[in-house]
Amino acid sequence: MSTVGNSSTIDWRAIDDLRPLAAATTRARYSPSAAEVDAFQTDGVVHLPAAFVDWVEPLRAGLERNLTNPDQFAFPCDSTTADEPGRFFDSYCNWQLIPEYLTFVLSSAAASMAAAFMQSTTAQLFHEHSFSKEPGTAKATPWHHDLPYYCVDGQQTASIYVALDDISADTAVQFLRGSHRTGELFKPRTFSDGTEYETGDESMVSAPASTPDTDAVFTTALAAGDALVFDFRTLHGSTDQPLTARRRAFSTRWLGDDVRYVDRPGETSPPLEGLGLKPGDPMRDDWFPTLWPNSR
Ligand SMILES: O=C(O)CCC(=O)C(=O)O
Repeated sequence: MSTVGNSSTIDWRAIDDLRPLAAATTRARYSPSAAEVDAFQTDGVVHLPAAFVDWVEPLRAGLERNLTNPDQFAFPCDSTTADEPGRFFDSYCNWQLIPEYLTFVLSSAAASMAAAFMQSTTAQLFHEHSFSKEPGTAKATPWHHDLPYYCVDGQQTASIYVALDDISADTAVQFLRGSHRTGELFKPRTFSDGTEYETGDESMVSAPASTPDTDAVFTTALAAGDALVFDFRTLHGSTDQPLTARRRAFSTRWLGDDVRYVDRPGETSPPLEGLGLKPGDPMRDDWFPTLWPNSR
């Protein structure tokens, strides 16, 4: 999401038309159990231990490129100020620019996994988002859900969040089970200080200021390579418990059959411009490739 320091130093679109690349490559298949799909549909989040263990090293290497040269990539954000401990960095829309990310989206089981959990015949890649909190960081991820940040709407959505470090339960991202089903839209907030966006949409309400005090909060420790799959509408955030170790993660965002472009009146994140779409249009396949099924 958009934060202090967000800038579009590099064009997020490095490849003109992604369709030939999608057609020339093949992705692994993932077959979840019926209980896992049911958990995702009911709770809006499911934990898949060790789902991407083989991808931890490549994705860490990709994220390191982003961290060490933020201005060479799209939308780099630092959400910690100079007087705050640690560093909370995020960046997104770099999957065409970072070879390890490109290989992940084109060959891993993520596209198939997304389609299976969304109960969709197709999975279209919206973008990726990487996160890194350094040891000492004591900054919460503000509670939010992702849909109102985005210029899309629909019921069939999934983020696949791959932990790139072992993360303790008290510092991991937490989710409010069932919050994807309430029909509410929460105002997007900055990660730097939680300020709400000017959305121009009076129907949106404020997200919880901190972790809701209810048994419906889903929290789990993560091992590097574990995945959390969650709906764009599921509320999530973290505590400000100081980190004693690095906490890196790599999320890919997926669109299912029913997702369409919407014209949000306020700022969106990513701030995608010049899409040439009108409300109700499918997202364009040349810029947001359909990666599942493998060939169409
Ligand atoms: O890792 C975090 O704390 C934030 C993750 C997040 O907000 C997301 O993947 O949408």
